[in-house]
Amino acid sequence: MTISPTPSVAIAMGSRSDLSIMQEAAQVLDDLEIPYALRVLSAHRTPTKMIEFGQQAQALGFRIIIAGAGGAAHLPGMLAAVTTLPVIGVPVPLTNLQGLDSLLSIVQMPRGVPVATVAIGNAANAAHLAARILALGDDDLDRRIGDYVRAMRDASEKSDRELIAESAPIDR
Ligand code: RP5
Repeated sequence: MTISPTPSVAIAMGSRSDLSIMQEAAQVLDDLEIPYALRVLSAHRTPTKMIEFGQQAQALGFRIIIAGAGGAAHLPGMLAAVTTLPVIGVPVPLTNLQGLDSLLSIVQMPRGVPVATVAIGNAANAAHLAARILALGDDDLDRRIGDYVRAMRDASEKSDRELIAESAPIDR
């Protein structure tokens, strides 16, 4: 029998409509073999449930919370208010203000209640940051992150070589 590992990361979002953005965090965690749980917890529609989750997250075994929300994006900050776990906020872009509202709602936290906020829509970076925090106590994960960084560097160098070759002057 395979026992699934306890998720280290909670990926919370204010609405199912945030999933297309937050899925990018899940993809990175999958690639790095980090177990996670996906949750919809609304600061406005299910506030009591959201607070209960934040209060219990550490006892449930989570070590980091990634929280994404759009518009009046109170989810990351409210979770940070009720847990001492690191919270990483993802400003989800909505149509009207293109995510600037979400960014400002998430990033402008008061002293002592931090939310590490990534760029608008960049849920992938929330997962990369979560992975680097977890890797402080996990040498295998640190190696997997190193592999990812080397693959990224190699891909960039390959692009450079290809572009140099494509733009080389033709001898006549
Ligand atoms: C926020 O309201 C959610 O995080 C979402 O980004 C936004 C819109 O939610 P829906 O009306 O699409 O459910 O709380």
